[in-house]
Amino acid sequence: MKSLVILISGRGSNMQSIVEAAAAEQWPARIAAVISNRPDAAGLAWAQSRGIETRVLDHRGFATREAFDAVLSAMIDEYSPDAVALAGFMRVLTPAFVQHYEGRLLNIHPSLLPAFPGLKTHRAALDAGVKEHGCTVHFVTAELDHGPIIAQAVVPVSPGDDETTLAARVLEQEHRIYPRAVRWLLEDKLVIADGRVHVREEDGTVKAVLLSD
Ligand code: NHR
Ligand code: GAR
Repeated sequence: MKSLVILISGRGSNMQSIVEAAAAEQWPARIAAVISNRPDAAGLAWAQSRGIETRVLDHRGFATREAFDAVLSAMIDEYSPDAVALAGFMRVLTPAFVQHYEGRLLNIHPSLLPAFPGLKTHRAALDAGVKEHGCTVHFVTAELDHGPIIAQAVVPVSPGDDETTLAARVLEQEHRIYPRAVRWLLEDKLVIADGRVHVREEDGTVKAVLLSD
């Protein structure tokens, strides 16, 4: 049985989509814990209501990022996870932390990377006037929002969109692609070659990933 730890900071709808998919599809994996850096994260109550162990590690109690990350990784390692998923987790992680989880740490980012890394991605996409926007699941590396891309989904930008309507359209796609990518990782199906990610099929062949349709 594989084990997964999910890190959140807020609402936790991506965490929910992973938990629901794992249950519905009967993954041979357990969600070992949901950990939040914010005590008031709404996602914590939902995870508890599903019988999932929850932990809080408030980053405000730490003088440095290094100190926070050291305790966070000790907490995560109590569960010996095969994979760690950032799901709306809002703290930039140190190189030492990222290195410790190399190949096991995923993030869902609300833009079509490499466009619009960082925060306020929907505002940035609207300001740039792009006609398509979307979301990206990637391996986390030390360089923010620059790790190997596992999956993306595209949505149209409509003339009347504001940040709220666009974010909602993207979020729907996040909930589709993130559980699939996490499942691939837990099934050892992801292969990284030259910084590009492929999915290994049952027969050993690899295919490129396109989840837009
Ligand atoms: N850490 C590393 N090293 N690499 C990545 O690719 C990471 C990461 C940590 C989080 C998620 C990311 C996103 O999807 C993520 C990717 C937070 C910030 C940020 O600036 C930026 C990107 C992401 C998450 N956070 C502020 C900070 O000072 C705090 C903001 C807040 O608390 O609201 O850490 O976009
Ligand atoms: C999601 O849109 C996620 O992609 C984004 O925040 C939202 C969290 O929603 N993540 C980031 O912006 C990371 N910096 P959720 O808590 O309901 O999953």
